Amino acid sequence: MGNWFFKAPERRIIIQGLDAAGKTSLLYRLKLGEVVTTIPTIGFNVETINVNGLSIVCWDLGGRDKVRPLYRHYYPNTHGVVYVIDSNDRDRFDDALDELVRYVLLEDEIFNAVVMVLANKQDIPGAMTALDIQEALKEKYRFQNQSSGFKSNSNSESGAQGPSDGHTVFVRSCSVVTMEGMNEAFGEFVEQMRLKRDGKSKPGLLPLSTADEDGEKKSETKTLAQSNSENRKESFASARVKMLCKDPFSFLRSLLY
Ligand SMILES: Nc1nc2c(ncn2[C@@H]2O[C@H](COP(=O)(O)OP(=O)(O)O)[C@@H](O)[C@H]2O)c(=O)[nH]1
Ligand SMILES: [Mg+2]
Repeated sequence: MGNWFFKAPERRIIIQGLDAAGKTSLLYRLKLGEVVTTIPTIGFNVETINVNGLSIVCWDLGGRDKVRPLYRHYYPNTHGVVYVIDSNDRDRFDDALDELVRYVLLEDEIFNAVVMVLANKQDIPGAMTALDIQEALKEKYRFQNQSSGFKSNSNSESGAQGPSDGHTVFVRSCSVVTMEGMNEAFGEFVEQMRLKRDGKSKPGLLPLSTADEDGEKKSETKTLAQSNSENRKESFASARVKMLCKDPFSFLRSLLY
């Protein structure tokens, strides 16, 4: 399977995700280095970009309901998929994961692609983290390396597969607006496509980046710090209440003296 990358006439990736996830913004951020004002995409946008010396043709497929079944017409010769998720849209998160499984992970035509799931819009406070998204995705889809040893995917209906065949999937967080995490994520994406081309990539779900893991620790620490300060505020308030119950005039006295 190692030659599939070279045989293809062009190096292609497709950018997918629900509408308003940030696909078109990402494409033009990569192409022009700018945040462009987007309108909902009807049909698709296509651009050639250069990442780490690799020329890539990107197809930004409009994410509206009616066009999703047409995605598979764009799949032949696709080496990579960037699946963009609006990490701030909790209401449609489940739909976003369903579509990722249905239109990407279960598609035979791209069963050997490198799939990068981009947890976009990290600049918005309270956005879901890459870990949140990875854990939820693991609930929906059993990756080859998820349980002990490499197993062929229970969901896949494709024929015989070699030990290095199958999607290589990884989740990375980024913000297209601030560009945080974007270049690192794309650098890794290109590297994974190179490894896949050389038959050296392992199928299955890759671990989170150290930055994302550190981010998790930081947010855990923050939550801990926040809860400590909340506890302190709470114990101060309950001490006041206890004091008032014991001596109702203590508050008035403290104002007088
Ligand atoms: N805050 C924030 N907004 C973003 C980000 N990326 C895209 N957007 C906004 O999300 C909206 C939808 O973006 P668009 O690229 O048209 O989404 P598409 O439908 O997936 O192509 C636009 O208003 C963008 O400015 C991001 O990283 N952070
Ligand atoms: Mg669009």
